[in-house]
Amino acid sequence: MHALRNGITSSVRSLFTIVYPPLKAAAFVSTLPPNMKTATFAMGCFWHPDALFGCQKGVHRTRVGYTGGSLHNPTYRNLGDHTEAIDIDFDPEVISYEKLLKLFWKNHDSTETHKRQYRSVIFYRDDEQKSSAQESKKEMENNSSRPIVTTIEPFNKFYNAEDYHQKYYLQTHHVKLFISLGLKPNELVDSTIAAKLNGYVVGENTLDAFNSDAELRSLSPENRSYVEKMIARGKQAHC
Ligand code: MHO
Repeated sequence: MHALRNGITSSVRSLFTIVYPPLKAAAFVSTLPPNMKTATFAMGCFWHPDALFGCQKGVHRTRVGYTGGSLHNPTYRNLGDHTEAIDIDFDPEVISYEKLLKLFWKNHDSTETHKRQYRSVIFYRDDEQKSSAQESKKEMENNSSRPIVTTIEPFNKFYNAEDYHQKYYLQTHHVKLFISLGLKPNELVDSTIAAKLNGYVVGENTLDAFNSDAELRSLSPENRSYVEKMIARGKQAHC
């Protein structure tokens, strides 16, 4: 009887699988291509930069986390001396570090002093990034009537934030779209498509950019028209 029930259950399950094949999560998780570089910025609450950078052409993937401090294994509730930050894997042949810096300066107030959790920092990963950062800061200082509080510090160790902070808007406010990707929460840090969608759904890039985004070719027509509607609403990211 038991065996019979198991047999029936498994054939029902396989029937279900045939009718509704689950989306292959693996298709939406990408490994890091060679020649990628990583940029790390802190600019207030990390949800917004995750969306902003995630949908830029040439950005391969992003993750939010904690850096700049000394506490081992920080968490959101026990941040210690760390700062909320964004790690961006990008292809320098498609998007330059200088362009990322421009977005950094343009998208937060670099003259406002905050508690350590929300500091404004450029964490450089090599000498080239250091001098580009210094140059861009000088330019900001020349054009600002108030002092720039942003610091430029060497990158040390990045601790990924909890899964629920990754691609926050996508997984919290656009649940149906998120579920349709078939991604597990812990795959959000590696998924290019999730990084892109998390930015587009809160209007961080244009309809043109969305329509010409080669990484999103696999999107279903239904998801495509949903995202188009979200882009039309304009910027929606709140922290
Ligand atoms: N206002 C938000 C900020 C979150 S951010 C990741 C909250 O209190 O949850 O710091």
